[in-house]
Amino acid sequence: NQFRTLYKTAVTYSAPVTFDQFKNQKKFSDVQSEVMRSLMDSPRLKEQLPDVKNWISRLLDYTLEGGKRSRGLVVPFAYEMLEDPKHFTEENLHRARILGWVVEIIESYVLMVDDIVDSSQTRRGKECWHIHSGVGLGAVNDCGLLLACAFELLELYFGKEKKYGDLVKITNGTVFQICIGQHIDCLYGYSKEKNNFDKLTKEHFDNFTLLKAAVYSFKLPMLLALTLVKDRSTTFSEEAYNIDWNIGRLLQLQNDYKDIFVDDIKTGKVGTDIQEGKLTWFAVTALQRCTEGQRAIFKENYGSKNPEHVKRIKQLFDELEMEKLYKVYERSVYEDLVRRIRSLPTRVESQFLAQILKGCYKHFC
Ligand code: DMA
Ligand code: MG
Ligand code: MG
Ligand code: MG
Repeated sequence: NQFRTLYKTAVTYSAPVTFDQFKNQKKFSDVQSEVMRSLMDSPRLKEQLPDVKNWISRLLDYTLEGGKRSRGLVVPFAYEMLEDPKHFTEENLHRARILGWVVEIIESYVLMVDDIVDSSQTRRGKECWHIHSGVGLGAVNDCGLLLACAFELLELYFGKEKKYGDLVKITNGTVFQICIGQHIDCLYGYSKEKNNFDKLTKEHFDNFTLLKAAVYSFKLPMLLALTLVKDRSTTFSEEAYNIDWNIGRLLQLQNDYKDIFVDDIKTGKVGTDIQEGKLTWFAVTALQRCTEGQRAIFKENYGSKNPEHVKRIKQLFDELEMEKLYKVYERSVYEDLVRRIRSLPTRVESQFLAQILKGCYKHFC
């Protein structure tokens, strides 16, 4: 079956390289071993049973491996861009990389929860941890362990500093927003019994994609980087934040596309959106465009694991020319972002966002 095919090819899967324009990719990777050592030697872990330490170490190694690290890389990149060159220090750049690993661990946490609630089997070209580890529901506790490791890292490196409070607030605030976004994702999942897509509006959809994807992808790394900048009044304009959010929307749009239309070998994961009845751009747009007859077909078949039902939905998307429509829409979203970035009054903001957009468009997710 589909999953076996992917699993067999896992050895050949490698995440596409994004942000290749970012300097210091290698240095960022090098910091991973320091992060692991610091965690394992931390007072809370040091004295634990070897089995416990081994488990946490395996958990981190497995879930941090195979990703593009794009979100983590944004932190040192943003620090370099946003800091006034007279205040820039290598030491702070190193600390930005540590914060980048906090972001990566938060991402491992988010993805692990996401794969459990989405009934996914594969991620980053290998089995999801909850399948691989064989621990069953014990994986829920492993999600907690990942989250605790991220906060532990913050305490280890910044616990004695004034900015520690801000770092904890930013990180916890992000986790809270993602969890709300993911809850909405579960709440709005479609099934024949729930028949709950009728009351959905485009605003619902837009808001929830922001919460679920944009917050942790962009806001978290940017806000963490800003805590390292010497002049605390350095900030982003409202329009820059707004653009940043909308890059997040573009990200989720591409993610929805990949789930249905892109080969598993390329994405490293087998899509489950149709089976799980997800509220995606494709579902929302198809329902806006379909006839009454097509709507009935949608309602009969969406949100079902039965392969015949999935096939019928894909056929319906073909009839509605969803792929073609998507390409036109994706291009228009991208071009609108380019135009808005060019019109930003400050060079730092427009350069920063142009790079982020370049890294995201057709690569990320
Ligand atoms: C993306 O949801 C958002 C988060 C918070 C992971 P998703 O289920 O569409 O992601 P994926 O397609 O990677 O499973
Ligand atoms: Mg998912
Ligand atoms: Mg999901
Ligand atoms: Mg998806």
